[in-house]
Amino acid sequence: MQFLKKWTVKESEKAAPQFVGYANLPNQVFRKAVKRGFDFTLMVVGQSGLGKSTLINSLFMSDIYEDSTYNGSGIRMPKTTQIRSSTVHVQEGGVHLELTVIDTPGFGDVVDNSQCWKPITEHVNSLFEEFLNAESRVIREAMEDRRVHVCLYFIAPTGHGLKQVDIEFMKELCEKVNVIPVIAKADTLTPEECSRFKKTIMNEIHENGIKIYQFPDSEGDEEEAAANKKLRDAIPFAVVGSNTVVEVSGKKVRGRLYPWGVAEVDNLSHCDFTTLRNMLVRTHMQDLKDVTDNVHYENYRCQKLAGFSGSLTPRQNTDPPPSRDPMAQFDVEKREHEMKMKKMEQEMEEVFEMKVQEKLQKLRDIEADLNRRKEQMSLALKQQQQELQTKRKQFDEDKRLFEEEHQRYMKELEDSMRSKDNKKHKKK
Ligand SMILES: Nc1nc2c(ncn2[C@@H]2O[C@H](COP(=O)(O)OP(=O)(O)OP(=O)(O)O)[C@@H](O)[C@H]2O)c(=O)[nH]1
Ligand SMILES: [Mg+2]
Repeated sequence: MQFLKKWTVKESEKAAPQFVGYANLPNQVFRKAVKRGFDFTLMVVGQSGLGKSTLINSLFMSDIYEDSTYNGSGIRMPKTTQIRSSTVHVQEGGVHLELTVIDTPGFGDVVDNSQCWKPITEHVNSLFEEFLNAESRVIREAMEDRRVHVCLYFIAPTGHGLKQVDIEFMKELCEKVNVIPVIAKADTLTPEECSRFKKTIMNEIHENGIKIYQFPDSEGDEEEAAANKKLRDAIPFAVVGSNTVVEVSGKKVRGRLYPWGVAEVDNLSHCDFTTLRNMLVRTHMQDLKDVTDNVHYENYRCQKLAGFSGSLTPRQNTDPPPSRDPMAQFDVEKREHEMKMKKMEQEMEEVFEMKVQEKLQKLRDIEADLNRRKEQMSLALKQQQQELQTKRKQFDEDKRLFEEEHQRYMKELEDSMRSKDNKKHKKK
């Protein structure tokens, strides 16, 4: 009865719970991400002279402007006249960060500011377009992510509220990027004025339906939720920019020196500069990138692929990330490919048509040249003919005169001969 023998396994032979190894997955992801490095793009926007260039220089410690003459000794930053993108490679603890800062010229200098956001939104779109093209290539190389992940919008420290141009500008921008409003030159406001100004600004932002960057809810993590609430309360961040090092009670700090004291850039009781930098670099960089990818870029992609027909509804910050169904993805890529082929065909036809037109024009030129030369030659021929005719006439006239002369001479000769003969006869 060997069949019925119960299959028993000795306790010592029992397989110990095996270590498969997928617990190591986060480490693998981490190592891969660290190896690949990170891209982050920050843009500053706002009216002229609010300290945008100064702040981005202060934010990342290193001098972003390689060719700048600014040496941190309080020399005035040159006025920014065009959109300027600077990339610096930052490394900290073996983590590589490709940081791109986009400085934009300040607006508000001209009388008509009705379309002043256009160059900025066009620039943001062009970076999305670049990424979309790289993503839709058949062979995708390692793609650089140059999309704008955050935009610091500078508000003038008037103490009154937002200007109409600020409202319109932010309305346009928040559809495309994560907008974080900041109060510029906060050293010009007292703490009370500053907190009152913050409240006024936030009220106006809500009233006007401006969708600035929302800090995540972080459900389940109380510590993170508390930190995010603190950030939410601090927005718009009141900032002070300066790279001038001044001495405060024997300590060297970055700040703005006034006859009555120093406004310290890194002092949390003076301004929100450190809060802003920590938020950007330490705590929310990935979330800013995720929202850019899942919301703003997806909206751009949908609009682009739908041919701006409006058939696809824009995504909201709270929507789940888009499902990447392979068949749908394939259809999208196929459609893009067809569109590209059509465009190429059209371009080739245009080039062909242009070349044909060029050839025709060349032939027409040659024909005109030939006609001109033919006319010139026939004119010369006519002149020659006329000259010959005149010469011929002259010759005929000369010939006639000569013949007449000759006949007369012959006649005279004959007459003289005859008279001589007659004389001879007579003599005989
Ligand atoms: N009081 C005060 N002045 C500042 C601050 N930041 C910059 N400034 C000064 O403001 C002036 C303009 O600074 P910029 O950084 O050139 O301003 P911007 O916004 O880049 O100006 P545009 O390039 O014209 O748009 C300079 O004289 C700075 O020294 C600040 O936080 N507080
Ligand atoms: Mg500037």
